[in-house]
Amino acid sequence: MNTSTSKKLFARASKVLPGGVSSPVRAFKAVGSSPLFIRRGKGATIEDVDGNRLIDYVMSWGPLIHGHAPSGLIKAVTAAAKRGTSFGAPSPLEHDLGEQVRSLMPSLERVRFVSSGTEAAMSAVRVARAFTGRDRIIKFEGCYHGHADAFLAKAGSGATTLGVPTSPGVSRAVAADTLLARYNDLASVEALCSSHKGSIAALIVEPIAGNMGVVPPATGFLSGLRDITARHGILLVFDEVISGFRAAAGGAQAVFGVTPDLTCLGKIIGGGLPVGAYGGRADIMALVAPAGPVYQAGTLSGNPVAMTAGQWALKRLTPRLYKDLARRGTLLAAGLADAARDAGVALQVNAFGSLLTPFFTSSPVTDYDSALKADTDAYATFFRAMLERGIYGPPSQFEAWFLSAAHTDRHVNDTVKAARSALKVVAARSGSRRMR
Ligand code: KE4
Repeated sequence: MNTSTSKKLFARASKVLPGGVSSPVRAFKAVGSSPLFIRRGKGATIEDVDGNRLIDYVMSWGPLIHGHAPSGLIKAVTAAAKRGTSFGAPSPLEHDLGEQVRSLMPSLERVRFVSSGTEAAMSAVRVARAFTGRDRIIKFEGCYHGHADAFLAKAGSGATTLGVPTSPGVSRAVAADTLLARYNDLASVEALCSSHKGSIAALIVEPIAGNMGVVPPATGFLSGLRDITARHGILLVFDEVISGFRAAAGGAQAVFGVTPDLTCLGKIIGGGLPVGAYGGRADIMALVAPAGPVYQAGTLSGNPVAMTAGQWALKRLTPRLYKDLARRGTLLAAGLADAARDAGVALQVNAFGSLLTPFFTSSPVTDYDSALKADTDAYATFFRAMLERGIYGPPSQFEAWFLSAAHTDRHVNDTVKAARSALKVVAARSGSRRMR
């Protein structure tokens, strides 16, 4: 596969952008090759600057549930842009989208738009601290809530991928207020609540973890978190930046029937443009400026073009869409598992609807420790072999593969066919490693 132009562009980019990219996981550091520079995307495929066309399972890390550049979306955002790209003033689009979000997720009695998932999560925690008058938060090892200081302790996603799950540059004082629990382990949460009685403001969780790779909640885990936090006067914050509108139109909170006090949203809510949001109980959100004293602001919050994209995306979240996504997600997961078994490669495929992660390990992956047992070299070999075969997966073992409405059975079958051959490469590599 010719990637000479990408290589040239990466060399040039590295002279002006730290690591040559605008977000670390894109640098392909964990998969031993240099990143592809993308020229265009349409439907389920992307084309790089060397003309290679690939079936895409990164899908911009989740926002593109309707696929790349759906014509209706392009038409809508073009028309919106012609009316002005930003006003820095209220427009009807914001409360229209806010009402759409509330109709899909009734727990968001009030919602504030921001421009990223990071802004959503950091703002939700600030409001929770103001509402409770407490300072500490609980997060889970391997979960990722964006790059605000409070969350960069044993964080997943790119932080784990690059081996910096606890980032330098976070002050000791901030780090001391972030307590770490184990995903799917209620006892670890109970223990923290008991030893820090009265000082924990919020527990923030990915209700379906996507940033250590996909790890669904164990039965009773989310309802258990709801009980424990209610008993201790701790606010329950669902970070649904990935699972929101992905697991179902109402997000994980609808699937599992657990109502959080606050929810963070991102990705799909912006239809591929920069939108994040946080919201929840009216009595809590009443603290957000200018209604209340908790300050949070943003130049491009509620941007009219981004709001238009979000409206377009949320209007098309039909039951049929989720049925198709779940069916194809299951088809892909089963195909990868079968291919691995036939190739004699240890693989655990965790899946939830249109989210999945193939973990190169023989033991089940139910939390961060078990995810870290995966063979990241094997994943890197698989990733490169799949790229050679026209499949663009996430360049990290600790990320989710995303399907979209544009992925057809044909795409999935072609992906499984490519995996059958790529997994033989992995088997041969591990075979040669065993002989050393
Ligand atoms: P952003 O600031 O990247 O919009 O959102 C942060 C965030 C918050 N919460 C969850 C559950 C998330 O998954 C994310 C961001 N996800 C990563 C991919 N796992 C974004 C990709 C990247 O960092 O380049």
